[in-house]
Amino acid sequence: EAPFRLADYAPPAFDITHVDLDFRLDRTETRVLARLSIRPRGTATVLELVGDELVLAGLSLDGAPLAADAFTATPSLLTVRAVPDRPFLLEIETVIDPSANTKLMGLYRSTGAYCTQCEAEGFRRITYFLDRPDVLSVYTTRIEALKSEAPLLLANGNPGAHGDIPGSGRHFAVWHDPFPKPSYLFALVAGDLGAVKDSFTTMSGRKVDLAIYCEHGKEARCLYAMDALKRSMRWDETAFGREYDLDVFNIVAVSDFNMGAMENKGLNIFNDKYVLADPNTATDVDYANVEGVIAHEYFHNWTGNRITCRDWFQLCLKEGLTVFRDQEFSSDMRSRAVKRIADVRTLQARQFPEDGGPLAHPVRPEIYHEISNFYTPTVYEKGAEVVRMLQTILGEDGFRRGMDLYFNRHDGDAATIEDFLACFAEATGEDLTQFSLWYSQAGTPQVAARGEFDARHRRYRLTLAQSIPATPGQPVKRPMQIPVRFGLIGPNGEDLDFASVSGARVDGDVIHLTAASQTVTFEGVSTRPVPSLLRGFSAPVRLAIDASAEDLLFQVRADRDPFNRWQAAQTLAMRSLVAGASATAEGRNGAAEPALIDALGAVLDDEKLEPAFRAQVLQIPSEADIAREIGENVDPDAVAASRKRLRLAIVSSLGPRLLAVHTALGAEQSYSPDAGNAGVRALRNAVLDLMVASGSRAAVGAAVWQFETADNMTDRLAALAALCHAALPERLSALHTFHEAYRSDPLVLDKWLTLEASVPAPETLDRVKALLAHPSFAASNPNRVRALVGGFASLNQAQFNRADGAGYDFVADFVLDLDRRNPQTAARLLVAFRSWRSMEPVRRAAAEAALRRIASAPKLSPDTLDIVTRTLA
Ligand code: DPP
Ligand code: ZN
Repeated sequence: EAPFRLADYAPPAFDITHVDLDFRLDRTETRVLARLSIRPRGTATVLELVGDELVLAGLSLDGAPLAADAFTATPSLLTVRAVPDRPFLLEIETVIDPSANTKLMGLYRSTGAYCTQCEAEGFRRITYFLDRPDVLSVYTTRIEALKSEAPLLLANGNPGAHGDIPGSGRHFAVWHDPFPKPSYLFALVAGDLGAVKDSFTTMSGRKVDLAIYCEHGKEARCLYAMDALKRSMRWDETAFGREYDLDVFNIVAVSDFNMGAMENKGLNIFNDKYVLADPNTATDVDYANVEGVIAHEYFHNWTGNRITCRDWFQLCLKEGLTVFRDQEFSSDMRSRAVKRIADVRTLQARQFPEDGGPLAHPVRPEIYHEISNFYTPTVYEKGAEVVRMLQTILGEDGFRRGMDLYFNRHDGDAATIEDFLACFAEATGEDLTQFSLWYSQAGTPQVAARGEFDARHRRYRLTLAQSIPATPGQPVKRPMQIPVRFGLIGPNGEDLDFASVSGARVDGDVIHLTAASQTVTFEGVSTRPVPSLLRGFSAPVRLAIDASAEDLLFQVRADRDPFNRWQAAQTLAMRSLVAGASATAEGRNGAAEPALIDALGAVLDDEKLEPAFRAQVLQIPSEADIAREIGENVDPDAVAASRKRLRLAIVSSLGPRLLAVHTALGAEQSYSPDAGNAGVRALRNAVLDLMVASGSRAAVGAAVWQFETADNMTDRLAALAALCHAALPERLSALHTFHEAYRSDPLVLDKWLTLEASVPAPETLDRVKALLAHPSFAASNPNRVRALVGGFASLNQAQFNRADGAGYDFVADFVLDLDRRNPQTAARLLVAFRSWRSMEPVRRAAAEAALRRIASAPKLSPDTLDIVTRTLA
């Protein structure tokens, strides 16, 4: 199949101004009557509407049935020849089978209800359409269903007429959405669901009815999401001046969902994982995710819905921007420093390996075969970093002026990245030509920094050099504009003043690196500074600086930027871990860096620091992080051994202090999911995890005790995780107890599946295979699949990357099987192979064999074919 290219964009030949939908819901034979008001834009006389696995049951134009020779219909295309050159009404009837829809795109069944997912290209599985985001229409939706089966009937927009259909046991409801929208934002839900209801009064005084729907009996678990929704609505008013625009806002939680959630206008549909939360079933991290995803989808109402994307190449226009907005929201709700560290951790763990491997693509891709494979960390997380850099470069006021202009100018539009950037350029006078390379050049830039202090002239010279690695289709790169937030730290920990600076544009504490290499000269510097660069992670780059261990230790203790305190500790740990891995590979024993132990001890004991921050510092880089840093010829066993050894060294040096912190934090406190309270648990559990790693009887006993007595899921699961991560025999009965306790709660059992899959032991693979047949597992449910198979492939590096290739074969077999039913989720699992080329030769060969076996399998979906082809290229 030919790929889609950004360069080939052409506007649609027709507008569809109104869409009138009539659904007669039935589990296996749903009838959809679509009345499309179509207006030619030009002189085209042939109308082509796309479908996907559709059956056409009727077709008429301006009320007259079309003759057989006036059109052709296949499951994927409806061609109407000789349409009028004036507005006309096309009526299309299709028949679809929601029960057979295992792809979870279009109309399907979940949790006993009917629901939809239309982004990116699911609407074409409901009716033939111009299923592209630049076709905006006003929708009216009538839903008819058996009242006993579906007392609740929801669609986008505001509620209209509803009532019974006498004598039939059926009823109907009409919904009208006055805001023109693309088809990917269409949604419908029908079923028998419980609800929590509330209301919100907007800044102009309009009352909005809010509801969150879920399985009966789970209503109380929706209250936190409801609270997060109201806080999101208020925050968007104060932070961005954006007010909600319909009379109702509905959220529905469903159990079978390919993605996290979906921002359908006025009717968000969520993976229940991101709605349901109570202390007994959700961890603190779950609560934070619920808050963040609720906010994300709500914020799409402006960034995505009121202003949508012209085409799918522009996906980051809504996603990068909306991730930035939800990150800012969570920072305001919680600790900004800790949120930033957590977000950068995610970026480095998920986006950096993508950007450095075969699946690398620009934030705005220019070519794709299958768009659903581009809902990636690059589009989302790196896309958010690009928006954050814009704010760093323009300042908060300039950024806000640009956003205001964007909202004013493009409300109602299907816009592009060029439209977006033009608003900031116009609002501030900034030339963003070079900056726009962030959208088109893939790859993580490397910034090498070298400092030199000239005491005699009180001069500090900082040389910054950037290089951007080649990525698929982009062998050569141009220098980018990289905002480097900085400070020159003096001996007492204060940032040093300087009299003048030359060699680069410097605005306040931001150096604009714009050339391949620049030397920035600071005059009037009183003493040798320790440079603190990339404060707050001001750009998504890899910084290489040959700072001494002493300087890094000093930064951990003294940098006034909390992010760089954390980063300095991570850098110290990473150096030690990488050295330890090569020592292991060479049969030597590495030694822990004493500066690292000092740094961790200093942070551990510093009660002025937030507990959540201290917890972040204690979490040394993961095995996957270490492998990425090593970059080639990786031996995952050596990596695991190095990490284990370093953790043991930390415990043996800091043992009594760890215990003291654990004891001091243990004081009884009733559970509350707020950030402060959660931070205390995070620190206590980070300490517990370290202590248990040593295998000491006392520590293991403490973990078992915490597991058995905890009054909340965070502490219970953390204790269980510590036992599992250390592969201790005590895990077995605890895992069993946990499963028994939550056997009727699938979302909690996902945590159990993931822990089972993450035990670093050779027998884990057989255990995971056995769990595929366990009644608590269901291959039809994406959450179960991600928890068990995804957990194994992403969290158990040494076992997925087994030297005998059995881990690869297992995941490959699973992907091939799943691909026949749910290609989107299968393709996403396959992404676990993205770093196969960085493995040592034996594993590399085994991974390649597994990938080739997938590539040569018959009848691969376009989704999986696309990923496997690019991964092997
Ligand atoms: N547009 C959705 C989101 O990211 C993806 N399904 O919110
Ligand atoms: Zn989104």
